[in-house]
Amino acid sequence: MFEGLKNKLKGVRSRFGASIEEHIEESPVVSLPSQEIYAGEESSHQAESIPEDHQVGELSGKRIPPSGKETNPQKDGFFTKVKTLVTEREFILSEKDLEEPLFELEMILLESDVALSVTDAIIAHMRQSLIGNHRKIRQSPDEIVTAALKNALREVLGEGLDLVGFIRSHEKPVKILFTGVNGTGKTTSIAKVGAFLRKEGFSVVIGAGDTYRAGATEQIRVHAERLGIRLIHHQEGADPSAVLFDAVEYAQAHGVDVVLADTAGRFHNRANLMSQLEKIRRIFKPDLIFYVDEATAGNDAVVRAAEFEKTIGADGVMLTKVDMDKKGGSAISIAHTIGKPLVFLGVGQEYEDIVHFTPDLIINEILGDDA
Ligand SMILES: Nc1nc2c(ncn2[C@@H]2O[C@H](COP(=O)(O)OP(=O)(O)OP(=O)(O)O)[C@@H](O)[C@H]2O)c(=O)[nH]1
Ligand SMILES: [Mg+2]
Repeated sequence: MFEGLKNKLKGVRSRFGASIEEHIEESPVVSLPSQEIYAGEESSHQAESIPEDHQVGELSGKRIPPSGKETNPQKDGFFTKVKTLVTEREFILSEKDLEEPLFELEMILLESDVALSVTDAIIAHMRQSLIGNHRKIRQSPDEIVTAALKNALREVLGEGLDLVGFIRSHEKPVKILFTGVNGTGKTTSIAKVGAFLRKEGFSVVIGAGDTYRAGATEQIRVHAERLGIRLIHHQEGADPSAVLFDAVEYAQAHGVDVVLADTAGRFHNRANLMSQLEKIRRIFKPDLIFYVDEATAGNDAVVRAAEFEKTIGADGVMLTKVDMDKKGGSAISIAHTIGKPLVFLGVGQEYEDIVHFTPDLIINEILGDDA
């Protein structure tokens, strides 16, 4: 996944590393006020900057008074040694030191279809964690940059949504409505999610709520049959709200845990189709609405997700065709932009090609083994 972005980020990471290396070589190291070093526990970042094995208290075998009343010449010599150690181990990066790699990172993110607001958030986070702070030389430049990038990504990716936990703790049946524009993978995703939930031990029924597109009911029927999942359907052209109402009744009567509701693809600006979706929502009363879009649509997917969120609502996002997306921008942007969690990634055409989203999963994928 995200091969293009992964390689570009590798490049910019080494550029950050080189800039930091250069800064360390060229700039004088930062001195710390001596009484704070001796005070140790009083100063947060400065105390922290002293390696554990060189903490003053530990080295001297007892607590050193901050006032420095002890005048034992042997110990004074010892203090000087500790101070030298500390001053050799710190540096501070300025905006100027990182101007170029920060600009390069910004360009890479935008080229990869990361939304502008998300790019801004990542760059701001990088600035905040790299610039103006005391840095320990014992961390390699790449470690420093990777940690900063990792935290920035974690912030924009969000936590995700624990669907299994949600279903376990929720009154049954849990009703999940799948929405989105045409051809993004809603029906395939319902089959995948059905298979996933069955593996987790839940019973599932599918409602064939796309009565609009010719062949849609037949398509979901084939999936349901292959997976051995009960399908509730009416004929083509029927009211989708009625189909989904029946699916809920079936689930209630048979003690089924989860109802997955398919819907016809539609664009948010098609008023009549959106009002049909609104009717479905009123009658089906979903516990969760999953917005489905394809990663390959890049920034379009993010914009559409925001529109759907505004008009019909969304509790989570399923991003499909991630296996075909080299850029990765939509996966990085969508949760932060619409303020709703990513729940699943579709990574192929088979039923098992589904990944339950966690931020670490994408971070490890994007930053590789170094994350
Ligand atoms: N490579 C890949 N293809 C996928 C993925 N998910 C769905 N597809 C393919 O995308 C195409 C459209 O999938 P559907 O599930 O029919 O999409 P839909 O959103 O239900 O389409 P409409 O009902 O017409 O709106 C199919 O050929 C799927 O096999 C995925 O994660 N990866
Ligand atoms: Mg469909």
